[in-house]
Amino acid sequence: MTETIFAKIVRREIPADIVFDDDDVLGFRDLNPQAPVHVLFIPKRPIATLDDAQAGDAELLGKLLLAAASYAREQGFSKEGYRTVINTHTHGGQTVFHIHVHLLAGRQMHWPPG
Ligand code: IU
Repeated sequence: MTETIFAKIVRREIPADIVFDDDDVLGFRDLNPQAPVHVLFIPKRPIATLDDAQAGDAELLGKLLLAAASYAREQGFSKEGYRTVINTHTHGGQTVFHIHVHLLAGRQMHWPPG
């Protein structure tokens, strides 16, 4: 896959406001937040899109979701709730081709999404 800016964030080659960091997953604040809290969780080993994920990626994808949930719980977002989103390809609205989970919190979300 073609490398994205997120790989440079993983290697600390460009700055980001990092809020979560473990062996497999990095979480950092979105530069263009769509909610009072908007954090992106990415696997350090890149997968371009959810459409590219394979059975062998199951553990990593699980860790990605659990990292977002753990951060949300630790930050106290669980009571009011929050939204997690993975955009895929054009109709999904994906713009950065390094899979990421958006965690949005701090306001009422609506359905259907735009
Ligand atoms: P998307 O699901 O691929 O559309 O989300 C990409 C997100 O990455 C989007 O919300 C951007 O604001 C965000 N982002 C960022 O936080 N920092 C960057 O350097 C770039 C994109 I490029």
